[in-house]
Parts: sequence; structure tokens; C-alpha cells
Amino acid sequence: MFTDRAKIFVQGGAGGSGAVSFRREAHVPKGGPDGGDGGRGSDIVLVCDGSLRDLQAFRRRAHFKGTRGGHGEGGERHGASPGVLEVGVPPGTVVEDTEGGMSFDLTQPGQRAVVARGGSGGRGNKRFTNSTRQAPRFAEKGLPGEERWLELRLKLLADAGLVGLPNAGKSSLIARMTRAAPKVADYPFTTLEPVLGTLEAPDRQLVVADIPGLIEGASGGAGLGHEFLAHVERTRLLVHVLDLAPLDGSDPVQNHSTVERELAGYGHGLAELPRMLALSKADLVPAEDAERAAAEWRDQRPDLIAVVVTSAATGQGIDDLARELLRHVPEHAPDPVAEDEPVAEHKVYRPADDEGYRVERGADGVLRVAGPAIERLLARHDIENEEALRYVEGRLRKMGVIRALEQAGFKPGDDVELAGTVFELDPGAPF
Ligand SMILES: Nc1nc2c(ncn2[C@@H]2O[C@H](COP(=O)(O)OP(=O)(O)OP(=O)(O)O)[C@@H](O)[C@H]2O)c(=O)[nH]1
Ligand SMILES: [Mg+2]
Repeated sequence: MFTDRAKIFVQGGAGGSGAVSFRREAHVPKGGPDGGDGGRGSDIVLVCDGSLRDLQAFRRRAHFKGTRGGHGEGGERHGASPGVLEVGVPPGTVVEDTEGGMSFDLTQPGQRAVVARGGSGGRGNKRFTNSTRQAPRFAEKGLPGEERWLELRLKLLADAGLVGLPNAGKSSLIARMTRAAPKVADYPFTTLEPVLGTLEAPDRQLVVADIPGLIEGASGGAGLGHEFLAHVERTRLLVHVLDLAPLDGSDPVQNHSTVERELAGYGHGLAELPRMLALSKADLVPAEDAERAAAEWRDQRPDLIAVVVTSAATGQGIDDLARELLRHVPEHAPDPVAEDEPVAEHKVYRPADDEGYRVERGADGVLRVAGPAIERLLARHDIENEEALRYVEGRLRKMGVIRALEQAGFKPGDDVELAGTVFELDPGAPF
């Protein structure tokens, strides 16, 4: 089974917490703070792996969780930061986060995309020492790692694609032209999944995709073709394979328009791709009929790059078709990406309010402060710890939150809800 879609859950490792610790020395009753910092949790990184063919592996495993960073310890020992968790995906994988915030296109082996960052470690109590606070009895907690659901879609990276009605002879052509060995049979929809074949020229290779046959309504989801049209989206040229002598007695001209209509209906630029026409099964009609049909097509459709009369049975026209493909498909140098500079082409949209917060008074009269910066601050500290709470109050003052609260009518001692937790805030003396 060829799997070209998967949904996976990724979660970066949580950061380790900072330590609260004091130096112990033989003759010093109480030494200075020496709590080390927590380590950073591991990032989840998708890595484009040229040895993978499809997304099959994700049917067995769809959850990827990073390792937690080590906790800090006394004696200024910092917690370990485990390395990244790498997850291999095949070339041609398009990654999108289900919330729509992130998208990556992994095309070249070696490319990497960080899809979930590990949480940062908390600072140990040693780091909270200052002139007025010489023995802090609090430290930061590590933050949780990012987590999200990702949608993976594989769009094959072929240079040219074969399209046509079921039974037109597409698979027979690719089998004859390349070393691919797709199933060939005299019933429609023999091909159930895309097959790639490689045309070998002395100086280059060209990858051709054979996809399941298209039927009327394919662009709207009928048959199998629709699902697989995505695999010819990235090709630079389409070869329309048209049966010269359809078994069902249908008219080749109409069959041709059926397929072209579906390509146009699908969108994504398929209709605009350059076209070649491979008239197939020439051995089944008199030679002059095949030549006449070819001449008519050249006449009617001057936009076709080439019209080739072929027979997979006798081999007629196969070399010509291969030559035309090599001549007309622009060469692209897939410059191999060096292992050390591989970054996936990506666009990432992050909310710009990373530092932001809002102050509002709820219907119940309680003042609320919310926003990512507030959430991080609260996630970092244990506000049951009196000292930590005073530190948090100091931070809130520096961030301008206390002033904003005062403008909203806050008096020291009032209840305030911070990132979902209500408590009495009494930011008396700056700490
Ligand atoms: N006589 C003759 N028969 C052919 C030729 N090419 C293909 N066929 C026959 O036509 C039938 C369909 O061929 P396929 O290559 O499986 O067609 P396809 O377009 O891949 O079909 P789907 O995968 O179902 O879309 C098979 O029975 C082939 O043997 C040819 O050049 N000459
Ligand atoms: Mg086929």
C-alpha cells in the first residue's frame, strides 16, 4: 500500500526545572545559592530522507514526543539537554500544522524542519541572586514543549506525468520506457497507486509518474484519479496517453476532452502544464490510420509539444517518446543539499503578540490578565512559594502589568486572575 497522507502529533520535550540549593561547606553554616539550571527539552525535527518512498511508517506510529530536559542540581550542575528527535519523511512531503500556522516543503534529502520546539529549562536559584536577594529560595520550572498536530501530504517529485483514461495504456508505456514494472491488465483501474519510472539518458535522468486512470468527474472526486492528481502537480510536463482503438468503441476525441476537462477542473495549474500526446496501441489499427490521426491532432492542436504514435506491444514510437521527453522537460539541477546547510523551504506565521498581555474586568468584577507572556511567567513559577510570588510581582511591575491593573481600578490586596489562576495580589514594596 502506498500511503500519501498522514496525520501526526508532535510534542517537544519539556524543559527541566532549575534547582534550589545552597552550598554546604564544612565550616560555613549556610553557603551561597548554587542551584543549577534545567536542561532544554528536545525539539522534534522532520528530516527529508531519500531512502523513504511514502508515508506508510506513520500508520504504525503517529505520536512523537521529545525527551524532557534534565533538572538542575546543587553544586551548579545543569540538567542535560537531550538532542533533537528526528523523524524521517520522504522527499516531496508537504507539512502543514492543522491550525494553519506552519508549512514546510521537504524536497531535498537532508532538509530539516523544526516542527515542535522543546521547552526551555528553568533557571536555578543561583541566577536569582542580586544585591537585595542573596539567598533566593525559589527557582524556575521548565516550560512544556510545543505541541501540535501536523498534516503530512506526499506529492511525488516527478518530471513528467502520464495521464489518460483507465485502460489507455499508460502503465504499459512506462513499463516499456523505463525499468518500472507496474501492473498491466485489460480492465480499468489496474493502477491503484502512483508508480515512478526513471528514463536514463547518458547525461541525465528523468522521472516519469504513472497515475491511476482519470474518469469523468475525477476532479470532483470520482474514481481514483482525483486523489492522485496531486502527484502530477509538481511535474513540468504531462503526457496525455490516448487509446487509438478503445475497446468500448468510444471516440478518442471525446475521450481526450474528458481527461482535459478533469485536469482543468482539478486546478493547481495542471491545465497550464505543457502537453504531449502519446497515441497508444498503434498495433491495433492500420498504420495509415494511426498516422492520419497523428496528423489531425498536430493540425488541430498546434499547442501540443509533440504527437507520437506508440505501441507498447511492438515498441513503436517508444524511443521517440523518450527522446521528446528528454528534449522538452527542462533540466533542473537538484543541487544536492549539503548535510550541514539543509533548511527546508518554509513559511512560518507566528502570532506577533509573544510579549503581549491584556487586562480586562470580567462580568463578575474580577480583573483578569491574560496573554502568552503572562502564561509563561506563571508557568515558570510556583506562586505558592512566597518568594517566587514576590519575584513574579516584581516582573509584573516591570512589564507594566501592575500599572495597567491600577488604571483599571486595582487596589493592592484585590483578587486578580493571572493566566487562569485567581489570587490576592499585593505588590507592596518592589522586590
Ligand atoms: N495491443 C496492445 N495492447 C495494449 C498496448 N498497451 C496496452 N495494452 C493493453 O491495454 C490494457 C490496459 O493497459 P494498461 O497499461 O494497464 O493501461 P492503463 O492506462 O495503465 O490503465 P489503468 O491503470 O487502469 O488506468 C492491457 O490489457 C494492455 O495489455 C499496446 O500497445 N498494444
Ligand atoms: Mg495503469
